Amino acid sequence: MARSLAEIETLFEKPFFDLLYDAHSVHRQHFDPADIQVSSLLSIKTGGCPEDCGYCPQSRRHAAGVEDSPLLTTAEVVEAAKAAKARGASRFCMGAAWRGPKDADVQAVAEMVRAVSDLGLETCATLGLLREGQAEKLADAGLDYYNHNIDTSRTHYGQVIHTRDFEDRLATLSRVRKAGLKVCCGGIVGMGESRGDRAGLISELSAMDPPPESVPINLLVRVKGTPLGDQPSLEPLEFVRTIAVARLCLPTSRVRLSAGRDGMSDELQALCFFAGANSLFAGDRLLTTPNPGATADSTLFQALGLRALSA
Ligand code: SAM
Ligand code: DTB
Ligand code: SF4
Repeated sequence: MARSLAEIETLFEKPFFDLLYDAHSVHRQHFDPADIQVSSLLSIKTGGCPEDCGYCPQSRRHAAGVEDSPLLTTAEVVEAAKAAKARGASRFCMGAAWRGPKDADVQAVAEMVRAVSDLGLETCATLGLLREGQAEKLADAGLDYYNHNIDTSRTHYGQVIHTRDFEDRLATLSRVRKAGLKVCCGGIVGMGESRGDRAGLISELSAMDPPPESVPINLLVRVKGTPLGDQPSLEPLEFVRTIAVARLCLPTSRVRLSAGRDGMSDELQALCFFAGANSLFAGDRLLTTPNPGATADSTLFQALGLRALSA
């Protein structure tokens, strides 16, 4: 049963240990807490994006120093996917800095999806807004998940992005569902939003019917040259609370500890896993920014007794 926004705000106010205890208990009802779903990300088309998302180093409106590069070839993508599989990833996510793909782009990505799927990996793509018919083409190629984030609450959204609105995002998400794809949808925290906005983000996600199978909770990576580059950092325990509330409101979804891990201690990540995170991005790079590499993650997994799910 979906919770009201007021109920979700009340969860955020709980004493820290009560919240964590409740979230961890719900986590254990639905998942083995040792199992972590591991995804690997590849930027298949980098930079030069016409959109103005305030957090993003790939917008051509910001001076973040990202070098533009055109769409990779299928052979390049397959090489990266093989390496990701060898490092233990079960899902391979291909990201493109587009407002949305042209039909020819969809055809090219469909070919990549077929090739990555043939390696025995789950596939995910994040290509921006989709037009009618495009999600079906990706589904026909064997795409498992489509990532499209709502990013923040409806109220805070307009402070961050001006070139596409919240409703555009929901329209793409409904096209993705209609095509039979699984949905990966989450947001970013630490963008100057209030606690009420964090509750609003989770409320929107948990009101989706069905809720997204995969829910990335990104901590803003503050990139110099973007409008949010100098944003004050979010208090770490508030980040843990956000994960815990997401777990309580989305009990059967995989909650991903996504961008922002590079700046986190092992202890903070451990608290996030305890609070209900059970998915992450592996590899030393996200799309354009650093991520903890294989050595750091295998040390962390060993210390916490975690294991990567196989594909
Ligand atoms: N261009 C497509 C789009 O926007 O849908 C796909 C790629 S876009 C980079 C995917 C997601 O990455 C964004 O929706 C946002 O949630 C996340 N993201 C981008 N820059 C980020 C940053 N600096 N920190 C945290 N998350 C970020
Ligand atoms: C998501 O929610 N986070 C990932 C993935 N989906 C595409 C992207 C994070 C990007 C962080 C900034 C960068 O590396 O450019
Ligand atoms: Fe473009 Fe996506 Fe970055 Fe927005 S988040 S500027 S749409 S690449």
